[in-house]
Parts: sequence; C-alpha cells; structure tokens
Amino acid sequence: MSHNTSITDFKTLARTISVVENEAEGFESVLQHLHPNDIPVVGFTGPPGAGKSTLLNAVVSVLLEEGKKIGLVLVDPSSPFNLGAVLGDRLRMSTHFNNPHLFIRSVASRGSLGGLSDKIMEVVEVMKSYPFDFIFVETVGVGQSEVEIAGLADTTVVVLVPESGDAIQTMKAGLMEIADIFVVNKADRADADALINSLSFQLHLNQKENIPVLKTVAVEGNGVKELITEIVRERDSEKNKERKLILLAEKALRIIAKHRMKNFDVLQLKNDLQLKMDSPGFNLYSFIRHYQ
Ligand SMILES: Nc1nc2c(ncn2[C@@H]2O[C@H](COP(=O)(O)OP(=O)(O)O)[C@@H](O)[C@H]2O)c(=O)[nH]1
Ligand SMILES: [Mg+2]
Repeated sequence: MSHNTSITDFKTLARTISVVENEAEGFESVLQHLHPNDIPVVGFTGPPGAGKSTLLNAVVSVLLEEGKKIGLVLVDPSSPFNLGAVLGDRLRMSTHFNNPHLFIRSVASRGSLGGLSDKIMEVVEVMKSYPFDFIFVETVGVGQSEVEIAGLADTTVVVLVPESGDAIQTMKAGLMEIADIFVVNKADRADADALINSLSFQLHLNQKENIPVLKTVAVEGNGVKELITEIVRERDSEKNKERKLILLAEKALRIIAKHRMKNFDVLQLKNDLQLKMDSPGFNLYSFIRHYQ
C-alpha cells in the first residue's frame, strides 16, 4: 500500500481489514499510512435480545434510502453458545446484502488480554479510511463490553427493553455513565412507560436530564427517525467535539500499552512467581519491580 492511502472501494477495504486483523506482514505500516476521515462512530449496546440488530437494521435502512454510505461492525461473541445470535444477525442484516453503500464486517469480541479486542479499534480505524457517512458498531451487551465500547465510539446508544429490568440495574451495570442516548425498545410491550419514567428519574437524580430517552418498536420501524435525529444531533454537538481529545488519549494509551506488553512472557512471570511466592516475606510489589 502506498503512502497516505484513501480507500475507495469495498474490495480494498475488506482486504486491508484482513491484513490488519491477521497481523499480516507489514500491517503496522498499513495502519500508519491510513488516511482516516472524521466519521462518526456510533456504538449500539445493551442486553442480548434487546433488539439492537433489529433497530440497527431499521436505522441503516432509512440512512441507505437517504443515499448515505454506511459501515457496520458486528462484534461476534467468541463463545460458541452465542453462535446462533450471530447467524441471526447475519440473517436480519441480509436485507441489505449487496447494497453498494453498505459494508458489513464481523470481528471477534475477545482480545488476548480478555478485553474488547484491540482488533475492533483497528478495524474501525481502517474503515474510517473509506468515506462512510456513519460507522455503526453493535456489541453484545455482556459484562465489560458495554463500558469498553464507550472508549471506541463517539456516540453510545444503550438499548433496553421493559423486561430487562428497571433503571436501577442499568445504573449498576454502569450504563448510566456511558449512554449518550437511551432507547427503550419493544415499546409495544407492557411496562415500556414504567421503564422510561424510571430511567428519566434516575437521569434526573444524576443531573443527566439532557440525555435523551427514546421509545422504539424496532420491528415496526417506530421511533427510528427520531433516533436518527438524535444520533445526528449528537454527532454535531459541542460535547462530542470536547470528547474527541479524551477518546484519542484513551485509544493512544491502549495502543502504547499493547506495544509495551508485546514481548511480555506471561509464562516466565508465572514460573518466577512459583519459585518465589512461598519464600518468607514475599512481597508482590517488590517482586514486580524488576519487570518495570
Ligand atoms: N415485540 C417486539 N419484538 C422485537 C422488537 N425489536 C426486536 N424484537 C425481537 O426481539 C428479538 C431479538 O432482537 P435482536 O435484534 O436480535 O436483539 P439483539 O440481541 O439486541 O441484537 C427478535 O426476535 C426480534 O424480532 C420490538 O420492538 N418489539
Ligand atoms: Mg444482535
């Protein structure tokens, strides 16, 4: 790849992503010579079954009709138990397959250190080199991944459903901290308004009244236009501009940490520990000093 490459076709995009994903020969140079555009990255997170894929499908449909170019990253669960969910996603998204303005890519969710894969960050970075209007990332909402997606996306949409419990649980999961937009999906079901009221009250208590709480019925496309309006508003907001530096710093730290740990021998660490842990006066802080 030549210097400062802009990517202008999906074939090159797919190939470049593969090079980076597989850490093929020269991938670091590829990453260093990308020409990323300032494209809004919008994360959709929330519990499994909340309707993230259905909602994204509806959002993407509307945007494609408007002639927008859309990149979509589906974060695959590594666990084989969730394979069905991934196949389901592919089927739901298949309405748009072969649309020349839509590019879909799946990425494995777990990195070697257990966190949200660094690959996702790199894949998104490569995708920014194609002139998309929006890049959407759907993450499986389990454990830490919701919180981690906030470090990757400019805007985080948290999708909840009435049956997923009350707003208190949402607070416990840390979702209140990361949501830029709340969506209560499956509003065709009972208790949707109760959840909205409860969420609004929690936001009020946390002085976060400015975070919108939207109501959608993804399967019918209800509320989708309003959601897009909020996503666009968020993209153009001052808050978003201010957050750019913080996001970039976080990403830089992750990359630096990854580089520093690159040749770290975990097995050697364990062996050393095993030799020393039982000696009298063993002290972990003292022990790790020669690793620093
Ligand atoms: N009743 C109802 N069902 C929905 C709605 N949105 C999605 N679903 C259904 O909920 C299930 C899970 O949706 P999916 O989009 O796969 O959820 P995800 O795991 O969050 O991506 C599917 O069977 C959808 O058809 C909705 O607004 N109302
Ligand atoms: Mg899904």
